[in-house]
Amino acid sequence: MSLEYIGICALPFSPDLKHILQQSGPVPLCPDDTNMRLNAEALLPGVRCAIVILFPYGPPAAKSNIAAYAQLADYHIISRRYLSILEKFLSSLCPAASFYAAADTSPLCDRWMAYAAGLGFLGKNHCLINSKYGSWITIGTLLTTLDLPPDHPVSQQCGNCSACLKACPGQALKDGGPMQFTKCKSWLTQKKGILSEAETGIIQRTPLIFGCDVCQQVCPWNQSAAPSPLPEYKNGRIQNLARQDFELLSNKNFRIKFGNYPFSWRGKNILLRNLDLQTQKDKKSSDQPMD
Ligand code: B12
Repeated sequence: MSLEYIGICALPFSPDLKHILQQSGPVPLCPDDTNMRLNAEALLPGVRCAIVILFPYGPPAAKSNIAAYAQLADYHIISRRYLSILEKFLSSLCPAASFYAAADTSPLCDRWMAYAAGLGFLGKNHCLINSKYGSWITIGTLLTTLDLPPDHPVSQQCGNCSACLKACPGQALKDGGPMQFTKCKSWLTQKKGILSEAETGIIQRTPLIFGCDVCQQVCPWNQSAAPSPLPEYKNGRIQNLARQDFELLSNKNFRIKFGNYPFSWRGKNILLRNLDLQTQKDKKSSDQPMD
């Protein structure tokens, strides 16, 4: 396997995580009930620990209108494949053991598990930052009933750097506090329904039409991050998504063409809306009178 960063997160979680979740409040795509976000036992009875794996996807294409992770084959699918290989291997060694694999899909906190497993530190941009691959990584977890010796968090921190706090297009990040996802461009590009003027303004601040990478692009740890070793990410990177690439496709054909990319999950209308917002912005700036 081309995976270098695998660690063990002890269970149950430390009380620090409960405190962070309570401070943060509800976030999209996750249950509001904090207890559900801490209850690994509910997902796998008899669970003893989580095996945590990092999946590097950097470095991103220099100029793109889609977030780096979304330019590539869907990490949900890729990481689940690796987790399944590991699960089969461990099952062959220990037939009595049980497993529960997830990548972004379980109610548990993937970043916390990676941090507790010693795979990186939690940055001011809220991302898990690894010393070799920076934050250009996604996280996969394999809960298990195996009793494996836990790893320990690294002591690294952001220190005085606050590049991400200053650069965030929606000013969603706060030093020492929870992030306000309602101002995070990544969320707004995926949000359905009517957007307020403030929300469209945040989307228009940078050219991306899906996701946002600003808080990662300015992070010093990402300036010399190593390229992904995963063969699945060597080819197939979509650099730019233009209107003519998908506007006339039926929803079915859109899924056939782009269903393997993470940006497809919200459907084509959200992408078209975000493209329209960029066009409006370009028009507004070209309508400005020249001095
Ligand atoms: C909901 C969600 C979102 C929401 C809300 C994000 C948020 N920060 O809460 C939205 C849609 C905005 C989003 C955006 C992104 N996401 Co997201 N998302 C999730 C999801 C499903 C849950 C996150 C969650 O629990 N949030 C609540 C808070 C409390 O938890 P947290 O984000 O894990 O934060 C940890 C640290 O920030 C820290 N912490 C909390 N408060 C404080 C305060 C300080 C001062 C410090 C230092 C630390 C700290 O402790 C937390 C405990 O884990 C996870 C998958 C999962 N099940 O965990 C993916 C996940 C976090 N997302 C991921 C990714 C890749 C992204 C994007 C980079 C995608 C993009 N390019 O647009 C952006 C990054 C935005 C950002 N700066 O956080 C990866 C993170 C990889 C990494 N290197 O960290 C995850 C882990 C998915 C995966 N399995 O790979 N995401």
